[in-house]
Amino acid sequence: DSDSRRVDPGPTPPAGIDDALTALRQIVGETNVLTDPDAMAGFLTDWTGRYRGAADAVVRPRTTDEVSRVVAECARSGVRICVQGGNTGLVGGSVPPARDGSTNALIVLSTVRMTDIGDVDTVGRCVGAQAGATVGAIDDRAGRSGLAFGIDLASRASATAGGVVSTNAGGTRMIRRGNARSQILGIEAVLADGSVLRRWTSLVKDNVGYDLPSLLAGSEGTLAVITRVLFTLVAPPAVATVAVAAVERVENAVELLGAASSAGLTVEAAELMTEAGVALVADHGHRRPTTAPGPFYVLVELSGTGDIESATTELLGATDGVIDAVLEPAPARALWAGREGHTEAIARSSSTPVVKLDISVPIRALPEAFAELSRVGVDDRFPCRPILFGHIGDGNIHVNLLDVPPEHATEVTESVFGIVTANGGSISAEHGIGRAKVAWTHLGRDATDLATMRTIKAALDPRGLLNPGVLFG
Ligand code: 2HG
Ligand code: ZN
Repeated sequence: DSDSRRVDPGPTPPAGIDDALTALRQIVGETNVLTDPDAMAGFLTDWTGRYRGAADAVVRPRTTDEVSRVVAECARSGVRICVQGGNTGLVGGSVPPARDGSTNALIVLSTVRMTDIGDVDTVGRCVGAQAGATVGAIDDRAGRSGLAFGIDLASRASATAGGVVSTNAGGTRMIRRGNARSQILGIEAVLADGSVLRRWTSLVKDNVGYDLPSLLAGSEGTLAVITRVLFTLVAPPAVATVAVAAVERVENAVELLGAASSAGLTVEAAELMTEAGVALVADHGHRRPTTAPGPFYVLVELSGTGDIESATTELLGATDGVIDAVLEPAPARALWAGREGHTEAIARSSSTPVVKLDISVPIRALPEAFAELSRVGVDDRFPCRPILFGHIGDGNIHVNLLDVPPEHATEVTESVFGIVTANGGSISAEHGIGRAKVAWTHLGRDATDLATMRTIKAALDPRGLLNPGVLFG
């Protein structure tokens, strides 16, 4: 982290960049190669302000052909490329590294102008979108045809198709629809030499060789630049209810999910919050979900046939530890806003850069792991404010540690990872590795696994020009 936080404006661009910039201007047009520091600033830092880097230019292509020519020019001139979509990631994967003395220049390739969305295929239930189309725009387009996008997340207005696929994002519908990888039918991407890889088929069964779209999903821009994605679409539930219950214990929330499935209800989403998080979000203008507070809160969105509201009320009545509950028909935006408002409220409330750890544990280990994680930093040598929340149905907890003295950030991270690995969990559930977690990939992958990833990286990007410093050290 400390590396990427160092700001180095790097006043002298490495030699040779001028020729490359002239060529890039010819490809994308003068106005789409930004070199003015003010114009570039927003592309060089993430929205939480925790990661900052330097670049010689920001290049904004419009089409796959332009991306292909930009990448070919970068390959010719040895210019490194940081690929950027909505820049909503939380692990520093979409901002360039700080200037590191490398002789190679670096551009940010922004997909901000690549926002086309094709016509919805209502029979094949799919839609093609350019990499820069937002999750919200794709869902709107699907909605006009009576369908929905299977990916949803708090940053839907900015997060992009290319970003969610390259990070294999999870989000709030993951429990029902799977992660981004499982929403892909086809992909188009530009390889490190500028050639275009295209696997574009609405066939749901196609076993001719390696599944390259699956490989690119989660590759964090290190293997290719994703330019277009063919997404599968889903039929939204006819009726759904959102309930938030204040509960005594994390176990009560886990039991509620099991009981919902046993009662024939479909769990569309399941989120866990704590009183500390709910109180903070309320301080930032959102309403409290229940009248009586609870140490914990569970938000569920349930669908099914028949009278879902009565079935949900009955379910809540039969669940142990429910202190208070509210119910609203979906989409229940205000209830969801109280959950989705966590990240922003947290970002605004910490006196030091927030230590954000996105971990998962097996569901059966969740109550115990949650309790252990809640104690990190509280009665330790370096007090901090933990706020934990997350996608409980996926065993995914977002451990946010506020007010951590920066010199203790690594130590506190390692205490969290110790608890996670002891419980058989993952150090990165849905946000990816980016720059933030590079030092710890060995906790999730064995030596052969990591070596195989490096072999693939070396085969597809032998000169290491794509997203340097992301995923690999
Ligand atoms: C969410 O679930 C996001 O809202 C962000 O994954 C999580 O801020 C976080 O830690
Ligand atoms: Zn999340």
